[in-house]
Amino acid sequence: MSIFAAPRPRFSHDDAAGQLMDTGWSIIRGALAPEKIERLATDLRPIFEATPYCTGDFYGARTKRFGSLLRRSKHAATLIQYPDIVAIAEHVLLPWCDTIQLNLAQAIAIHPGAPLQFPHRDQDMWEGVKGEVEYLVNVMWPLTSFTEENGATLIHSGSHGREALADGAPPLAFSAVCDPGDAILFLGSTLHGAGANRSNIVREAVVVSYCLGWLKPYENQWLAYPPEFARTFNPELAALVGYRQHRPNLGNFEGVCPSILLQDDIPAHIGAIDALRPDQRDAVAEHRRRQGA
Ligand SMILES: O=C(O)CCC(=O)C(=O)O
Ligand SMILES: [Fe+2]
Repeated sequence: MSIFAAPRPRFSHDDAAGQLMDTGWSIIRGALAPEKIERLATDLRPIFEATPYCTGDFYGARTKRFGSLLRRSKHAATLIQYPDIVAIAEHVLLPWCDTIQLNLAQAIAIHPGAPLQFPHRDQDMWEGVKGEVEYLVNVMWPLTSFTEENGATLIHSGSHGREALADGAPPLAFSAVCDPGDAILFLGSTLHGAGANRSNIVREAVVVSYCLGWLKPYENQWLAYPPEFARTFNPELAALVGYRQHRPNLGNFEGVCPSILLQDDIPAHIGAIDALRPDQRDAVAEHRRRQGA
């Protein structure tokens, strides 16, 4: 199938969000200058070298992956906190949560000889109801050019949302041919997978994904970025990696927002504080009132 619209000189995040909801994917051309991506790629190169190949037919034995990208390169935050993309992820996900969170930030190398990856929907890592809720927004940032030969991500346009429940053959896939600086967005409900690498060069990318704030994220962010390290983050980034409660009371530390762990003086004993949604606060207040307390 496929072929994209010509690159647009400017991008409107409303258009990108609209296309993402309509087709299950959207590509932002030239989101970042290629030099910025090259700085990140330079930091990641020795880590790709040192990382063993993956094991298992899903990841693929001719691929390499590693996470903890905010510890690997100071340039990773630029991708993770790209304002328009965070806004798009919020647009897609906030109907079902209070706040979004980082699901993963992972580097992926697809080496020559890697076969086509199993086409999948990333939402299937969670066993909740499908077809009504969007769980995830994925963003692939190519570090090397993505071509049909070297394993560009294959995306099945229109396979998202309720289509994820449809019987029968899914729509055909197109190859997300892109360059460093472009951002490929697709939903957790969109069928996709890495293409086969039939070239003699390694295809490299960083994938950043955002999910509903109350889910267990793919990457354990609190272990990837323990408080000593997360203290170096700006407050929004710390919140995105989990130093924020999700109402009601989820992800708390000693009954309060876990961002307390990022401050200098952490009290030895802490009194728990309700963190309820307004509807829950009202219901609890009504109960109290009826009790005459
Ligand atoms: O590397 C790619 O193009 C896609 C990888 C992927 O979808 C995954 O590992 O979940
Ligand atoms: Fe995937």
